[in-house]
Amino acid sequence: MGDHVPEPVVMGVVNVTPDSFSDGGEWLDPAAAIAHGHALVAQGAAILDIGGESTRPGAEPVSAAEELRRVLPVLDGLAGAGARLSIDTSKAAVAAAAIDAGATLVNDVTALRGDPAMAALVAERGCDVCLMHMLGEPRTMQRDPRYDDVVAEVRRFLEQRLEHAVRHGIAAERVWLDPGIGFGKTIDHNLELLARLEEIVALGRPVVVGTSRKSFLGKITGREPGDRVAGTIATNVLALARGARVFRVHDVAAARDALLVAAATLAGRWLPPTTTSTTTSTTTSTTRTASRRS
Ligand code: HH2
Repeated sequence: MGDHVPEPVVMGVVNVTPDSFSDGGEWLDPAAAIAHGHALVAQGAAILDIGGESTRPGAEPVSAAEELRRVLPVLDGLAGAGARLSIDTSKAAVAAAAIDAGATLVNDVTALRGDPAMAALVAERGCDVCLMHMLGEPRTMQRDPRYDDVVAEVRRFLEQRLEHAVRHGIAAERVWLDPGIGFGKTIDHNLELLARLEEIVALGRPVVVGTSRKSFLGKITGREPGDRVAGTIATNVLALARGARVFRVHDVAAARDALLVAAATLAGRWLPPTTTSTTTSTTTSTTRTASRRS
């Protein structure tokens, strides 16, 4: 693999929701969410993904006004925190206000299908966008999802959504792709997607993987969401080896260390970290300029 191992980028999750599956309610208070975001940056998050609507299986939709009420103070409080800000939303009105507040990435779990105004907004504002695969919608997506070949179908979907984005004026270079682990998928579908991740990576865009604390890890290990860090990291490290670039996680410090060591091990080389301990804020791993050491 040598120099072709991509440098991992850790995206820390900041859920400003009462009902997220693993940390619902923990960061609903803006001050708590802002403090949590700062802590994740200190742990090595290069991106903070801020969301005001849960997409857990069975979740009910939230209005744009409520989503904005939740996320805007948190975006304001985290501007200048030392990480890129991402807005986890499928609503153009929420994305627009978040971009005004400093977000440079729109993480749209509907892959521009949820709001007809989203593609034009992203194109016009020139930000990056993450397009994720989901079968159905959160309220119903885990009711008996079926595929003939999950990897081929997810790959075809992502390819078509990339084409759709480009048709609407979004530069292909701005598009990141995500197979949508747990979104309308059984445990076997999730595992097959992770096992054959290279087929998604072959689309040529950065691949985002969001396995953090998800229920398939609970099924394999018998652990509750807060105790799924080791399971999360196992999937992250294997996904890195298969070419994934961005890792959306709740437990940033552990994931960051594991990914840095895994990347160095895969490459047979390492870079001194500029991201550090849990106490200091940092520049991102993507901005490191030091040359590789043998
Ligand atoms: N997973 C969740 C939310 N957003 N975005 C991307 N790109 N990829 C994912 O896998 C992904 C995502 C679900 O996790 P979480 O935010 O912790 O839960 P909830 O949706 O219940 O808030």
